[in-house]
Amino acid sequence: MNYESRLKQIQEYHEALLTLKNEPEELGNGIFERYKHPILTSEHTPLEWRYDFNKKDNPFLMQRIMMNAVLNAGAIKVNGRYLLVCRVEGADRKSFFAVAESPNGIDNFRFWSEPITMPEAEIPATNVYDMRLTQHEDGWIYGVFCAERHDDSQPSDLSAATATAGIARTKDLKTWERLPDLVSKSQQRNVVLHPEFVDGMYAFYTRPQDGFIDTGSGGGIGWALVKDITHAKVEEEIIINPRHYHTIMEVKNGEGPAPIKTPQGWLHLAHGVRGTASGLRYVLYMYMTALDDPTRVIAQPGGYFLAPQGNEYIGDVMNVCFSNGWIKDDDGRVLIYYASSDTRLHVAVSSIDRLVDYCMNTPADGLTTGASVETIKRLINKNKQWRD
Ligand code: BGC
Ligand code: BMA
Repeated sequence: MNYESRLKQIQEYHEALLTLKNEPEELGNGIFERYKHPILTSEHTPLEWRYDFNKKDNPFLMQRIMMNAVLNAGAIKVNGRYLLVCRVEGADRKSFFAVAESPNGIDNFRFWSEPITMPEAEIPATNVYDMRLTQHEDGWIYGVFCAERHDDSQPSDLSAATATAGIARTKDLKTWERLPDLVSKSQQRNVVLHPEFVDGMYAFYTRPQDGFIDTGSGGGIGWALVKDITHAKVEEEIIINPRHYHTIMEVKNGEGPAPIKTPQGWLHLAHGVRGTASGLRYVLYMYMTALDDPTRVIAQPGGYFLAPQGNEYIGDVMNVCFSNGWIKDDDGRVLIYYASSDTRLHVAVSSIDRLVDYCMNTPADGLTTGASVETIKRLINKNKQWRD
């Protein structure tokens, strides 16, 4: 194929992919609707990021830089625009942040022309990922993300790493002011900033962990108040949403996006991890906390809210659903952005009313088989009354 016809085909394919109309699945579970097509994949990244379009320099029109995945995006609606700060990962395993914008939050996502240039912290990170966006009542949009570095205290182990929460703020998602990383006794991943001041302080959801992968004695999703966001330090950390034996979050859990405020309480989306013979399984779950005390859990449905399905099982890291972004829309809809198997991004749509109903009325996990059977029988009995 000659250069010109290859060029034309590449451009046509890309444009068709970017303008593909998305549609909801037909039946769903009543809690949310998945959408048929992934909203962003590596193939959606701009052609200018991947090809050198100078015919003399690139006569074979080959990709000079390959993109591997688009996943775990922070999400926000600003001035009517649906914006995602995606984790884009190149073939070189480095991930970086890039904004993609859509007119409706469902399809026609397009990346802005250049990735975000994130200023470095005092000690530069090797990799950054999984940004949580918080529109804080102080007027800034904060991005809190994982900054990963080699653990130089173990020079002989090339895989020894440290995870720290990086903090940056912006007004427009274009220019970012980097603040010092969160100082904490333990390593931290999945740190999220609460949107409101609590007792006049900034509040963080944390996830203390013993090592880079192992949460170990870090008992679950934590909470810490911080006086000065420009020198954020975890002094006191309490666990507000613990892990349990033989649940979907036996091995790890972590806060997803910043919680959404509703009249009934704060709505939280989180991930839970358990070990299996084929590796870790990541699923999403929900819980609610009290408006007058965001550390008090007032509802927690048992089991998972969303788990991999069909093609979602397959990708770079199999059996993973992960979410760090959602948007509460003006009409009460909630757009939930989740990635499958660390490879691509999807959207599922629900509403505040439906999510609150789900949290308040789904039976809690009784933690044993006996309790689960009793819960099922209670529902069967309730349904008998309706039939008779
Ligand atoms: C990867 C993350 C992963 C973490 C823990 C990092 O190196 O980039 O995607 O969550 O390791 O497994
Ligand atoms: C983590 C996360 C994600 C990722 C997941 C599964 O620990 O921070 O980046 O999606 O593992 O690999």
